[in-house]
Parts: sequence; structure tokens; C-alpha cells
Amino acid sequence: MFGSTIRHNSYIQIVTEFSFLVKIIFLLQSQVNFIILPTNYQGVLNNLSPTTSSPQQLAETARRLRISIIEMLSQAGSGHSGGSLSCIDILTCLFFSYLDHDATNPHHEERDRFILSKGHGAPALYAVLAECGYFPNEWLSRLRRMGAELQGHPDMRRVPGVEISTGSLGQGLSLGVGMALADRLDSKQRKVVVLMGDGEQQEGMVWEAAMAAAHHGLDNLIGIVDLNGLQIDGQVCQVMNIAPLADKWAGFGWQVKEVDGHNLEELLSALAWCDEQKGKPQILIARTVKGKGVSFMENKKEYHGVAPSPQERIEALSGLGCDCGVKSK
Ligand SMILES: Cc1ncc(C[n+]2csc(CCOP(=O)(O)OP(=O)(O)O)c2C)c(N)n1
Ligand SMILES: [Mg+2]
Repeated sequence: MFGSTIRHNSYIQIVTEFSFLVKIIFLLQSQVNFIILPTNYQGVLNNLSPTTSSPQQLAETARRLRISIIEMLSQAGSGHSGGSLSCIDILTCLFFSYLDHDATNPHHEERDRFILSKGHGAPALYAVLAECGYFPNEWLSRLRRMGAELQGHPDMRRVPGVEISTGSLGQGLSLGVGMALADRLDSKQRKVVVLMGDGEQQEGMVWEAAMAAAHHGLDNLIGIVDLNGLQIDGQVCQVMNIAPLADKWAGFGWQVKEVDGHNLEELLSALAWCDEQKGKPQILIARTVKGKGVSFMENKKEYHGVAPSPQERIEALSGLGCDCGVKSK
């Protein structure tokens, strides 16, 4: 009996030590990724300067944000490249020229709200929020790490500037309708902007929300569709066609405008057009290119949910006019 107690205690000790060892290996593994990835990432991000709102300055901001997206994803070793790059020009216009928001006071009562309904485009949102100063740039280098603030999809509980946790496609517009209705009840002048994917348009919940917004005449609500033509499995028109999309939104009672989602001037004037509309919600159908700005990713479904390899990172950065990190390889 005594012997079996000793044996039992040794088993417990072995199991405890083994699980401790596993924990150490696990911790080391997450750090190794950090150590061996060749990068002077932090230096690049620190060079980002404050932006203002002329189309030329916005274009330069968007270029640097693309660099930030590439760095973030390659350091994480996973994540959604294509859909982050297709929407970054739209986000740049919104956050640096259109939305009323204050990074020093993320819960400001009078702020406009942005919902990234296509939550897998989180790297684009994180790049923008860091540039605005919502959180330190160092957070970007911990994208998708276990326990880190910035996960693969935005978490409103952990990330300042994220209004709503998203990732399950189709839900953002309903949340936007709720916010826009609440603002009206509170007599607030705030705008709510919801960015959706084109594949996301296949979700039935989008159209229930679209109907409700028009029924309630929510002219404080703007929807934007990132019309890049691709979803996870291939072309949207082949998986389940959404055309004619403009007619569908018009049929649901929305004011519709089609724009080039990479033309900053066009985007800015489309947003100004939204402000003039009365009595109806507005939708901007923004034609974009998935992977825009990184030549080998453009229009490739293969880069929907794949990060650049170390070699691809260098190629992508050089295409974006940045040799940052190349020497450190
Ligand atoms: C409800 C739901 N179903 C499936 C997914 C998995 N998923 C993640 S991204 C994606 C494709 C989305 O395509 P699209 O809306 O066109 O986004 P983008 O091209 O901008 O990346 C899918 C199916 C999900 N996130 N949520
Ligand atoms: Mg798409």
C-alpha cells in the first residue's frame, strides 16, 4: 500500500513535470516565430507619420498601411491578405477623412461608428487604428499570437476603436441598423458605416437588415460593399451570383452609388454624396481588386486566407516601394 502511494506520487510528479515541459515548449515555439522572422518591422512602423486628408496624402497613407498589413501578416505567418488589401483604400478614406472619431477617447459620445462586417479583413482595420493612435504599434507584431490583443478577427472587448466583434459574416449590417436606430431615438447626428464583402452578400441576414433599414428610413446608415469579385472558394459569380447588385440594393429601397474602390477622390466624393441623401440609407458598391497593391496577390483566390512567405514578403514590400527588412533577411 505504501509502495503504491509512492508510485502514485511519482506518476503525479512525472505528469506535472511533463505538462510543465509542454508549456515551456509551447511558449518557446511562439517566441521562435518572433525571433527568426527576418524583419525590422518596428522600425518601419515608427516611420509612419501623421496624415491629413488630400487624396495624394491619403494615397501615401494607404501605401504605408499596405506595408503594415504585409508586415503584420508575414510576422503572424497566417491571416487574410487579399481582402485586407482590397479594402484598405476605403478604410483610409473613412478614418483619415470622413468619420468623426477620436483615438484618445474611443468611446466619445458623439463619434461616428465603423463596423467591419467582413471581420476577416481585421489586419486592415488594425493597421488603420494603430496609425490613428488607438493602440501602440507593438501590438501589430503580435497579431494572432495566443493571448495577444489583436486576434484574427476583431474583438471589441480588447481593442480600442473596434466597435463590434465580427467574423461571422452577414451580421454587421444588422448591428449597424440597431446602432442607427438607437442614434435616431437619442437624437444623435452620428453616422454608422458598415463594410461588407461581396461574398458576404450571399448571407440572408444582410437582406433582412437591408429591408429594415429602408423601412425605417435610416439615412444615417451607410453600407459599403468591397466588390472584389472573389470569395474563399473562387469567383463570387460562380459560387452564387449576386448580380445585379446595384439593382438589388435599389430594389430594397437604398440610395445606390457605384465607385472605384481604389480611387480616393471618387471615394471621398461618394462619401460626401452620402451626406446629402435624405430619408434613405445609402450603399456604395466599391469595385476593388482582391490583393490590390501586391502584384502576385492581385485577383488570386489563393491569397484569400494566406500570409506572404518570407520571400514573398520581400517581393511585396519592394513592390510597395519599401526595401525595409530586405537587408535583414
Ligand atoms: C457565416 C460565415 N460563414 C463562413 C465564413 C468563412 N469565411 C471567411 S471569409 C469568407 C469569404 C468571404 O468572401 P468576401 O465576403 O467576398 O470577402 P473578401 O473577398 O473581401 O475577403 C468565408 C466564407 C465566415 N467567416 N462566416
Ligand atoms: Mg470578395
